[in-house]
Amino acid sequence: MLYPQTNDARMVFSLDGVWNFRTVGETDYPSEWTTEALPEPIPMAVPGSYNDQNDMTDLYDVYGWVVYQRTFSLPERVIDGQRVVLRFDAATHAADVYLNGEKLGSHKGGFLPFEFDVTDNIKPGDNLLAVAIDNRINQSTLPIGNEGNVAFFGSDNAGIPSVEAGKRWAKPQNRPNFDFFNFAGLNRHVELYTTPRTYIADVAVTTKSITEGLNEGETGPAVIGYMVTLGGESTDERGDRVTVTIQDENGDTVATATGTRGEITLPAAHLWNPGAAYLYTAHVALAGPAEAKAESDEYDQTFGVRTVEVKDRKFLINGRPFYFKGFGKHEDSYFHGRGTDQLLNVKDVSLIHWLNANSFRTSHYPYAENMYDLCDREGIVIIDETPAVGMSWPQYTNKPLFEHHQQVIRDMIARDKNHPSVVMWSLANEPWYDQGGEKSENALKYFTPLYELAHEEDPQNRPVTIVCCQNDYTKDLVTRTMDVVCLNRYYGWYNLSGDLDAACYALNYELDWWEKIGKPVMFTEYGADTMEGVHGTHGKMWSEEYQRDYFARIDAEIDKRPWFIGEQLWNFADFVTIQGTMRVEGNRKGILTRDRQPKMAAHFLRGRWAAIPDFG
Ligand code: BDP
Repeated sequence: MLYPQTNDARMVFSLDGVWNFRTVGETDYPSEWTTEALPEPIPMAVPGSYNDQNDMTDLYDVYGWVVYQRTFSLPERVIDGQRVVLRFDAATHAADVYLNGEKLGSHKGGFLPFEFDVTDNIKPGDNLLAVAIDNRINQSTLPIGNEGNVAFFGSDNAGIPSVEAGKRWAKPQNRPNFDFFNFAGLNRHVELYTTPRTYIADVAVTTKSITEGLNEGETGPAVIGYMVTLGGESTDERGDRVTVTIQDENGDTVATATGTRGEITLPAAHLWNPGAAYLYTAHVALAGPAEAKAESDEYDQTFGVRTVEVKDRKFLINGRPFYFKGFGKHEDSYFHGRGTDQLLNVKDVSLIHWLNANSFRTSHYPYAENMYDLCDREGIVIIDETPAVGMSWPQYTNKPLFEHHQQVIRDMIARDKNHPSVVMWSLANEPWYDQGGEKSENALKYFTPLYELAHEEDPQNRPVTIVCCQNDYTKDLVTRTMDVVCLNRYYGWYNLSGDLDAACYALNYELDWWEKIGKPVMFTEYGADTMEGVHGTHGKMWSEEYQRDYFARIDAEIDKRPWFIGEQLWNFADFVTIQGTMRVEGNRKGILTRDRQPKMAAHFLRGRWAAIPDFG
């Protein structure tokens, strides 16, 4: 699915702004709320999570449906004869969409785009758009939540006597199997866009071969492949009317081709490298039958010339061994919740540069597309993760969940395949699968086909991984089958808490085991909660000194292992979680505070990462 674009053939109309909003709850939303103007609505900004936007009610507590509404009109002379599409960059977690009282469809999954052809639904004058959104998570959604109501009093609270059945008190609530707050709503952009009736539906660009060993600024011959998919009527007859023009960063044409697929040689290609991005544009044009302008389409797809490969226990980008320096992140900020915020993206990218980091993981869901565009341009490397977080053994035999997981992998790769910044796919975060016996085997049966699917779906055939929990690695059958072993480890925090000698010993004990497995290994999480402003001469847990010492000590151990290909710590910044005894206003493992101020460890890492080159 191509990101909407305004050009000579297409037009995008943003539906961002202040919408009308009402909460519903667990029951079905009233049908008239989708056909008529919402009664007594409250204002709600889009994009943005709804949870932190209104102080009259506790929108952090919403369980179930909410309804968003707005009206819009489109100039008939602009859309006349065109195909009109309504696109949601995401709606978290499930959505029913209505236009002028008619249901257009539903979508499940909160972090990937979906769209509807509304050519025949738009009318002159005001159109009423209503979107009902459900924030509930359960054993068949990604991410995973725990089914059912929470008994707050009476049955499962330690230290309180068991209460007879009729006197228990319960309140329905989401019980996520993960710690980040379940921010929901229209978190990302909503837009209408036009295309001609026969249109460019998809473009895929791959790098077939490059000249290896180029120094910065040098160029060499490269071969790229491309594939254009057309949509609409008589697409078969139109294939030979496709032209592809490759433009360099100056806008100069460096190669051309015709037809829907082929290979193109770039005689003097600049490579896309971490820290030294170079972006080309494939200008794809589809001529109309009689060169009629209104029936011609065009689309500009940016891409980078670069290869990725795992070989000899190394992660090779353009044939050179890359070392990941960075973190897991979250889409999380004050007021916006998980809402798309371009300013914050720009700020975060600048902090990534300031930290001398080169990469991050989109923990624990695919991020909004504009972040990937920024990283393409800024030379930052991404591990792109599905929203499969919180999984455990009962899910490995859940067929509907497996099918949804397949769909999410397909949609994520379809969306992100052309981004040079994306170098690896992560199938899931911390599925729990080290119970041994049938449970571990079921996990292997579940994830092996997903691993294969990710490879098949990706035209660039990037490496595929899964991010594994602190576990009994001897019984974990899945992690070792991936292209890269990604470890989340909390030696010195959740276990061996506060004792860095013990933490280093235990880590080495484990790394001796991975040494024999023969795969490249990296950290995708390790860290320590830290309250800014807490200090001590001998850095105890929660102090800024402890976090700094934790990284200094653990990092010194991984530096001894040549097959350790990267360190992505937890987390880039503090973020909001559900309430709990372990959290003080959220998860504090950020090396930056939630408002993006550096803790002491950030200064340490900035120095460390300056001394480690991107390529070893
Ligand atoms: C890991 C999870 C991550 C949590 C982290 C923590 O992958 O989402 O935030 O632990 O507890 O298990 O800090």
